[in-house]
Amino acid sequence: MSRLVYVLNGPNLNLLGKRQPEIYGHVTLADVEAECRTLARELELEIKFHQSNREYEIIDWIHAAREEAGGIVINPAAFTHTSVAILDALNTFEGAIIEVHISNVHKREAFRHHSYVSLRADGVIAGCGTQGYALGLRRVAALIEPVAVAA
Ligand code: CA2
Repeated sequence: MSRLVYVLNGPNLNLLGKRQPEIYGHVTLADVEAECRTLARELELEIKFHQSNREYEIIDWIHAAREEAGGIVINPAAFTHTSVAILDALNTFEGAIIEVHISNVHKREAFRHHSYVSLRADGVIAGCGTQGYALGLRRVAALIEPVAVAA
């Protein structure tokens, strides 16, 4: 399976580290991208890292991932709770999908407790801060190439 992984970020995550640090911390999205790139080298993965405030761009990246990627790590941000269109796109992807949330959405407002994306995700990480991206990449790497166990 392809060792290319798309790391996709939804609306307002471009403000990470710049607003609401009490919820999302001080790490910027550029810092997250740099950490993902460092870890990807260790895991022998290639990554494409994107953020958009537009639903259609995220859908287009998922379609591109269908053609060439073995996995997707996605923080859909507010689209998590609203977007059947992103769920439909993810349902066309055959590789591993890990959903990441920086905050623990289950400790927050009730409208954040439901995720359309979780209906397709192979795993969900929430409340681990920006470390969740690294955890997600490690899990995708394991799903792309499961660790061999002795018989
Ligand atoms: O905890 C997460 O990662 C979320 O996906 C973040 C979304 C929120 O709508 C989800 O319920 C949970 C919000 C992303 C907004 O990011 C900001 C970052 C810094 C400052 C303002 C917004």
